[in-house]
Amino acid sequence: MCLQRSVTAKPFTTSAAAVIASGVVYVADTIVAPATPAGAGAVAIIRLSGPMALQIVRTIWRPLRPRVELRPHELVLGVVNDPETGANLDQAMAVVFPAPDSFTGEDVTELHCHGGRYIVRRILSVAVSHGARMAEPGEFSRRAFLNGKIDLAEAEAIADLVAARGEAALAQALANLSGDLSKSVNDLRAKVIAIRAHLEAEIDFADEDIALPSRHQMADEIERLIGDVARLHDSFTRGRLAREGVRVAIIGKPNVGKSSLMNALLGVDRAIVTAIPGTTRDTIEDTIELGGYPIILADTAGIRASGDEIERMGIARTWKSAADADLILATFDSSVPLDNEDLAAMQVCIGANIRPLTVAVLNKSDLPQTIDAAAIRNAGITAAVISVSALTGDGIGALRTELAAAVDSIVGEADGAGERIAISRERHRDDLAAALKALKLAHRSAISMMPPEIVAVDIGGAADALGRITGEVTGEDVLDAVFREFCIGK
Ligand SMILES: Nc1nc2c(ncn2[C@@H]2O[C@H](COP(=O)(O)OP(=O)(O)OP(=O)(O)O)[C@@H](O)[C@H]2O)c(=O)[nH]1
Ligand SMILES: [Mg+2]
Repeated sequence: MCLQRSVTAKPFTTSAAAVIASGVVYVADTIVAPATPAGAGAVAIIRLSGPMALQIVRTIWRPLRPRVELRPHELVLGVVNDPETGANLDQAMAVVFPAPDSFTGEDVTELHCHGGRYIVRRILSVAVSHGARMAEPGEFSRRAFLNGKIDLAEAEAIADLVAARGEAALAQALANLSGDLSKSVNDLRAKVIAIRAHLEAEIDFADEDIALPSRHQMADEIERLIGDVARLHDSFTRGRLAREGVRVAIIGKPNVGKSSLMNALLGVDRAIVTAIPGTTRDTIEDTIELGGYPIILADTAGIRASGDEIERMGIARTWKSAADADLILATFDSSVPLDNEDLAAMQVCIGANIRPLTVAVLNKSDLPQTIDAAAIRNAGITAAVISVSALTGDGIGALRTELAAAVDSIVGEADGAGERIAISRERHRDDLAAALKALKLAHRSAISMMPPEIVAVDIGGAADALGRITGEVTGEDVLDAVFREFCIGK
């Protein structure tokens, strides 16, 4: 949960210094924010960063036992006090992280107080009245980036780690935070820059007899780079699935048991179930975890031609859910013969190539059976067929296994090379696409023996695009866009 700003920022008056880092100037005043979410809890952490971080804590907090000194990285129990009124506000632990060995690279202090909204608000307001300013969203991470503690991809990995909804997203974010993605991008960029150095040598020493790679060798190297950059670019789908989840739409004609199936998969009574066809009017979504991926299940309105206006609007949403889905559970009532309504619902799966990946579910296996897997195949669905009873729970385990296998196959499709590293952000994908485009142009120029100046322009474009991912090449606008997404206190 993102924290809301609860204390009005006060103009900063003391010892603000202009710091120039990574080509970006920032005013190194002292910022403060809760590092824990709003709401009641056992403990809340208030973090300060900047030149006055230590001084402010020394003013508003004193150790419980006299003459105990605050030593770096050691928590000390004490009392937070409002020096203006003399009132004690809370018992709290204080800890200091002197620059540069802190998250932001500046002096950082933390107060670990009791987790009450009012306590936190009071301590923040006392810190602000002693010279701190309420931090903007992502400002701590932005300072960590500007002071060279983390690169841009690692800063984004922190946000991904906090937002992770399953094992796959967690593993990916941790790997990226440990620098795996940055290393891989930096290695690619170093190779691109080496090619540019050769081109510059060719330009500068055109008349001299020095050994440089031939144009064909250069084109071969660019081709290898194109392959590597393309693989990283294509890992976006896997990264997206881990971060956002795999969308699964439960589709079928009315009354086949879609809502019952949704409830059985979730293990809770989430969707309304009745014997009246047309019960579900709106798409209902909920999430389970399978194979380390969040699975966003969507129960939909049964597809049929008749129905009132509300039902027709619901069915329009069903088509949208199907179009947005990564996977479709085509659901049938196996106790009655297939009919035109089933076939119409199946158009979602087989018609117009909306989604190729489908699992056919034959529900109501507890009743006398009228249709089987062969009937489904004859109707044109080639997907795996699973027999279940949403009522008794029979076959739900097998359906989960089949779903996990289908998720594996979607992820595997997105990850042909078995890469471990994955990008999860559109920003990375777009920069990699720009690098790819520039490398392809450079390749074409290299094999058509264009002058080195021409090849160098495209190679430079590829190096810049790769540099934008880690923030090696960046501007304030990119930083604003990246850190705007963060919560206050991150
Ligand atoms: N015997 C039996 N009945 C089931 C099973 N699953 C669902 N039903 C019954 O079938 C009826 C319809 O179930 P729903 O889950 O509401 O079906 P639906 O596909 O969501 O229907 P709509 O929302 O109208 O499209 C209810 O009476 C359920 O109790 C099953 O596995 N076995
Ligand atoms: Mg329903």
